[in-house]
Amino acid sequence: QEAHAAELERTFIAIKPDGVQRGLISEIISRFERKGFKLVAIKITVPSKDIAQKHYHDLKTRPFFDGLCDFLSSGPVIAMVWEGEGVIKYGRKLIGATDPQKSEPGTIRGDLAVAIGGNIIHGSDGPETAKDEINLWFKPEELVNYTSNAEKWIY
Ligand code: FUP
Repeated sequence: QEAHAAELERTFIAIKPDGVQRGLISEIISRFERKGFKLVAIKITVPSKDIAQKHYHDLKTRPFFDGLCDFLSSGPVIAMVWEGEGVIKYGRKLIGATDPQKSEPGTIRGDLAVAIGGNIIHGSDGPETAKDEINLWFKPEELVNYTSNAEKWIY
């Protein structure tokens, strides 16, 4: 098959401080991995208030904005970039509705979260936000290009 890796869609996914503190890192990563998406960047970081405000800039007029930014910068976050066909839209599907009371069972928020202020994960909502968020959280050299070859390890 031809290598089109460089053209594949990418999205920014973050496990928020509540998800990290609840020990849900591997559970969340598993769901993206088993679906067939490819992890191309990952780090653990405590985002500054400035990063949090930039990340949520489109919500800056909302009453919950300050609390939301304080929450995001309150502890370690797992910042990731996932790659694959349709990963932006399907990633949102894996995540589920913003309010965990409304997310379907089978989704990450539906299965693992209860409150909107503790909905454990973020995923970019479109191609433009994905690009902006990846640029905000990662330097270009932190993104890795590679070809997966599972067959190589079957003896
Ligand atoms: P989502 O894209 O699903 O993360 O949802 P939004 O971008 O609309 O909201 C971002 C975050 O703001 C949510 F994850 C939780 C928080 N939020 C509230 O606390 N109250 C609200 O009414 C809406 C969002």
